[in-house]
Amino acid sequence: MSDKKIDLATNILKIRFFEEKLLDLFSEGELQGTTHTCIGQEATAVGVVSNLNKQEDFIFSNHRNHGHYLAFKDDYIGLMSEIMGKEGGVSHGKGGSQHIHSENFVSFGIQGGILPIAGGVGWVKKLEKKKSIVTIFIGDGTLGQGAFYETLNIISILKIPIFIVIENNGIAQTNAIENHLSGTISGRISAFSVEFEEMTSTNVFDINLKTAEIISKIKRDLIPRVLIVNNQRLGPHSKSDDYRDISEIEKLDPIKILESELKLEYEKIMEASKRYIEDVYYEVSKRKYIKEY
Ligand SMILES: Cc1ncc(C[n+]2csc(CCOP(=O)(O)OP(=O)(O)O)c2C)c(N)n1
Ligand SMILES: [Mg+2]
Repeated sequence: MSDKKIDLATNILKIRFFEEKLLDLFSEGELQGTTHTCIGQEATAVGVVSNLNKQEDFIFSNHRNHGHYLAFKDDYIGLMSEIMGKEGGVSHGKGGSQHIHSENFVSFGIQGGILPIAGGVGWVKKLEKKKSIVTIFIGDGTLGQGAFYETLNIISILKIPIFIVIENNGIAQTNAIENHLSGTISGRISAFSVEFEEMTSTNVFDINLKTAEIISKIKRDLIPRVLIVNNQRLGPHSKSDDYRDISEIEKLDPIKILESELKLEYEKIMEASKRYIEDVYYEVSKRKYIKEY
């Protein structure tokens, strides 16, 4: 098993254990507000983000941002502190789970709100002749927002090097895609003459290879591209707001795929990742709560 594969697997497991810990803390009444986990979708986050340049590139994310942030910044203590309202939180306690800002990473809870901002940042980087690209993560449900089409229009006309990753988990809150999206996602993108590819996968290694290709094309040609990843949300939208029977989609759990690919090495990586998150929690639990604003 190559170091790269072990790294991808470790990131997925750390993100999963981090979010499971958050859910436990919510159940124990330790956390306020809400949170949206990316449980089941970690392979998209890790597969895409591992191909980005952590210094030069930008990520704009959404309400389901933990995996994107952790894969990009590796800042488990900062995010857990933020969500627990402790000192040292990445957004200084003002962002909670949804509004994360750290240099070249921004997430925002209003669906589609990040799109025009990300388009503007991409435009500035192009004018500055920087090789950095802006990656945007949105869900299928966000294709109901007009800002998506305005952004597609302008990035297509101005040839802004932006990578839009649409995580199509087939659901928006409790609303299945067939009830909220007419036509097809790809049809909507091709209407704006934006290049796109589509894959159905929860295998981090496959997503990583595909996005390496797309990102190098964006950096070479300096035009926007879209990747639609058909994946699965294994948990509720937020907490307990779900009606699906997940027994069928559970088979697509990215961790089950890792288990079968990593074989003997899996147990070792899994145990180390679990311990890592327990250490993160231990560190954050010792911190003071921030004062009220
Ligand atoms: C403008 C706006 N309308 C409604 C909401 C409430 N809301 C939060 S997430 C969500 C569904 C998002 O679905 P999708 O884009 O598919 O992302 P997913 O939750 O599946 O990751 C809704 C309706 C919101 N945050 N912003
Ligand atoms: Mg969705």
